Formats: sequence, C-alpha cells, structure tokens
Amino acid sequence: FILRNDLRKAIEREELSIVYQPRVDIETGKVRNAEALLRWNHPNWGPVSPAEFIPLAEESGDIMAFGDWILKSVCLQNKAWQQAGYAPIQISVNFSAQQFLQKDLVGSIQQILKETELGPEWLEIEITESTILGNEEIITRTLNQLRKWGIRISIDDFGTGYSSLSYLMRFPVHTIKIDRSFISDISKDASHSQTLISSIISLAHGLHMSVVAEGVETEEQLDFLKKYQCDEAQGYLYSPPVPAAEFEAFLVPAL
Ligand code: G
Ligand code: G
Ligand code: MN
Ligand code: NA
Repeated sequence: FILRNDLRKAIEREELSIVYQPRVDIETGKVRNAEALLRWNHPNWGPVSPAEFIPLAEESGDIMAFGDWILKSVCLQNKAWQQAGYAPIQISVNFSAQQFLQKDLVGSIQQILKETELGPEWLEIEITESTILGNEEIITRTLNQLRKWGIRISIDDFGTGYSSLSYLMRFPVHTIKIDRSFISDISKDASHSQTLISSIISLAHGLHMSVVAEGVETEEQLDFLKKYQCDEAQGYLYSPPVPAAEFEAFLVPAL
C-alpha cells in the first residue's frame, strides 16, 4: 500500500504536525489544559484524518515511532511555553493500546521528560476504555507507576464501551472525559444522556476524580454542564484544535 509506505516516511519528511485544543475550566473560564492531536498533511492527498492513519500505524507498528515523536514534540512545546513566561498548562496526549502496553512505557516517558526538562505534572496521558479491557492487571500496575511519578491520567471517550461505570471507576485515574456523543444529546429533553452525564459527574466527584465534557458546541450544553458541576469543557464552542502559534492566544503570562 502506498499509504503505508508514505506513513513510514511521514516523520522524516516533516509531514506530521500537532494541533492543540483548549480545555476550559467551566467555573473560572481559565484554560489549564490542552489536548494534543496529530495531523498528517500528505503531499498529494492533503490532510489525512488520524482516525484513518492511526489504525494503519498500529497495524504496521509505526505507532511506536509516532508515539515517541508526538510525546517529545508536545513536551518540548510545553517547556518552550513555560520558558517564554506563560502560566503553565497541562497537555494531554492520546495513547493507543499498543503504545500503552509497550515494555517499559514508564521508563520511556521518564526519559522524554528528562530530555525535555518538563515537570511530570504538566503531562496527561489519555487512554480509552477499550485499552483497559482485557488488560486490567497490567494497566492498573502501569497507571499506579505513572501516578507515583506525578504524571496525570484520563480515560477518553468515556461511556462508549460496554463496561459498567462502577467497574471503570475502579481504575486509578485523575480525570474522566465524557464522550462527545453524550454531550450532543443533551438538548433532547429528559434524555438518557442527561441522566448518564449527571450520574458520571457525581460518581466521579465521590471518587475525587474530575470530569471533562468533550465536544461542547452550544451554550445550552454548557449551561447543563455547569448546573451539574462538570469541571471542564472542550469543544468547538471555545475552539477547534489549532496549531501551536494560534494556541498561544489562550495562554496568559505567569504571575
Ligand atoms: O483530531 P481528530 O479529532 O480528528 O482525532 C480523531 C481520532 O484520532 C481521535 O479518536 C483521537 O483520539 C485520535 N488521535 C488524534 N491524535 C492522536 C495521537 O497523537 N495518538 C493517538 N494514539 N491517537 C490520536
Ligand atoms: O477521541 P478523541 O477525544 O481523542 O478525539 C477528539 C476528536 O474530537 C478530534 O477529532 C477533534 O477534532 C474532535 N472534536 C473536538 N471538539 C469537537 C466538537 O466540539 N465537536 C465535534 N463534532 N468534534 C470535536
Ligand atoms: Mn482524546
Ligand atoms: Na473522546
């Protein structure tokens, strides 16, 4: 496949880039976190969605090289923003199952943090429910090690799998990101989603976890989330994912 060969060379040909989407504290309006998302600009075909090429990279094993490149780029960028005098933010990076299950994951993350001189508290790792399934023991061990080192962890696309909420909430994570499919259903009166969202929030808070709503697009959705004390919101209402230079508009000077 042409695409697969192209993918392998995408890093060295500098066709990959990273965009950042702000996560906003609903109470204060402050941006404390950004999600990093990978972009591939193919020389002939233009932008290729990560939903298409990440699965390819997983099949071919290229995801490991991609993962290292993303993590290092994000940590360098975050360190550069801190050194430029901006108030520090956390940056969240998506990890696929293969990446998360790699041998010595903790060691390789620590190596990158050391090289880039970024404090571990400014890195968040997003894993999905499907990554957890079938790998509970090793995942729990890895999550505990990452936590011990001060790295933050969130469960992405929360609610889309088949696990029960109480089961999922046993995992030692800091944050739960409610999938955008539930957020887009909020406006439908008395919807199942409304009940689910408010239940997730109160369960999570009871376990000292914070909650992020993904895909927030309207004021109406934001009002609902505010009413139920959701902690943070991310979505087109604030901004789509944007290149680093554009993201600086969301940063404020450190005191
Ligand atoms: O950016 P976009 O909204 O098109 O992302 C589509 C999907 O690709 C999302 O599910 C997202 O989690 C995934 N994705 C985006 N960037 C990365 C990345 O750097 N690593 C991994 N593993 N997945 C990513
Ligand atoms: O699966 P994950 O949460 O990692 O992927 C994030 C995806 O959601 C990215 O593809 C991003 O572009 C997309 N996204 C971010 N905000 C919104 C939004 O408000 N609405 C919609 N439809 N998609 C969004
Ligand atoms: Mn994500
Ligand atoms: Na998601």
